[in-house]
Amino acid sequence: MRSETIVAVSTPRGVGGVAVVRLSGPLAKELALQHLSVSTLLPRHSHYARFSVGNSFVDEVLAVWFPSPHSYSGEDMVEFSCHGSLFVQQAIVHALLDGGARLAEPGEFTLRAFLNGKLNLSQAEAVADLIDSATPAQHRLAVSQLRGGYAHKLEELRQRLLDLASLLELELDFSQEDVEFADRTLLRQTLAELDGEVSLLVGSFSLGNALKHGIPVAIVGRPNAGKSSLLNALLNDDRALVSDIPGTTRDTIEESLTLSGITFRFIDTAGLRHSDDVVESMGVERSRKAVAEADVVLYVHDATTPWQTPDLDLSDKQVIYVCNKIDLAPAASVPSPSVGLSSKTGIGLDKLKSSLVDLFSSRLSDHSVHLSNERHYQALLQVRKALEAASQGLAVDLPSDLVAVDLRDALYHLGTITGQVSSDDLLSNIFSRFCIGK
Ligand SMILES: Nc1nc2c(ncn2[C@@H]2O[C@H](COP(=O)(O)OP(=O)(O)OP(=O)(O)O)[C@@H](O)[C@H]2O)c(=O)[nH]1
Ligand SMILES: [Mg+2]
Repeated sequence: MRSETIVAVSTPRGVGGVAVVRLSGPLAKELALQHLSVSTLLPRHSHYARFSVGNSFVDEVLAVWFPSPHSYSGEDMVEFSCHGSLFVQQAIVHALLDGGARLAEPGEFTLRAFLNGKLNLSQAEAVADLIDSATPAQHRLAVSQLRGGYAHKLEELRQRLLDLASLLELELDFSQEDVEFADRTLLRQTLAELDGEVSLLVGSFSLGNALKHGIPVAIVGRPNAGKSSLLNALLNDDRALVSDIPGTTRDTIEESLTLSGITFRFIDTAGLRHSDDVVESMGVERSRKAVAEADVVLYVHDATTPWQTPDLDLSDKQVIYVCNKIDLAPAASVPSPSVGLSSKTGIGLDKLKSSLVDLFSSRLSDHSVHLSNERHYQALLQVRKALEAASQGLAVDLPSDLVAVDLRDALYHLGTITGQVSSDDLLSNIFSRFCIGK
């Protein structure tokens, strides 16, 4: 399969100033020369040439030849930059298809890069994240994964564990002679080190995942406190219905906003109170669910009313108490950290925004790694389980073949992260999410 030459437009579909057509595979250079007005292509030089099909001129292009293995895919590649007309893009692609190339599948250039050892699986996935990144925080996550990030560290530990597992298995061949090839102290130490690393990554996932998809922030409080007004003020938009009738909001309303490079998903909810109205009660149920799923809770209190302790489980949440309507009354004394503001005049809004950002910026500015890939997270949970089983096995002196089974299990799941272990299913699952041309 990999002997096929593939072609695709790598720039977004549609008209642009310039479009890029990529060609990868053994025929790349030969096919390119059939259509270009130059007689040769120098490696990694930009050639200004006419692209023709037979006698008919298509466009003036810049063509670059990247000989294998020094290309993105690791194969011979030619990239054509042409004018961004749909007709020109298609004419170039069709000419190359007629010459023997076929259309690339989604992510196929990157898949080939992985198969040719240009990047590991975790890095290939980071390429997709990098393309999707729209905020500095998402960009930072993708770049750290692309550079190898935690994958290098895991790979190093995997290698050490692999050596120990092999020694342990060797003992089975000498089971009559009661020998120990695998140093048990070293094994325990390696298991503990790996477990520490894995636990750190697993623990970083909730923040990493939130940064990737937006940090969920639930806006809750009593009816009429001004939750919907606060959402609108934050978004600077008339997004949610506001009225002086308590119980205006029924369903949850979600909108994203990026503050200082971090994306927050604000969820406006129905005011919390007991109600005999079936629909309103359903809304209140959703409010509680929104709180359960949120990382941050903005608890909105109406400064013109007496303070009431929220009837909510906020134990593992980061809570900011918001004392709203301070244009009508002085900020009531509410639990800290709190912000007094007016959704109506906008006073205090900047303070609230910076308090939100402050909750995360300190954890972002340090150089700690944040796991953001769900697949890696699931694999690491399996690794942790296997490591625990192996440690317990060692502690109670289980026969080495049983311990070895747990070690192999841990090795297997570690290997799926960087791609030492991969199946066609796994690969097609990962790469089908890419766009065509990448
Ligand atoms: N003066 C003043 N009025 C406000 C402020 N914030 C909200 N209001 C008013 O308070 C009333 C209730 O506002 P909403 O935003 O609908 O309140 P809510 O918390 O979303 O209410 P429910 O959806 O019913 O739970 C409306 O009449 C708003 O105009 C404020 O900061 N100052
Ligand atoms: Mg509301």
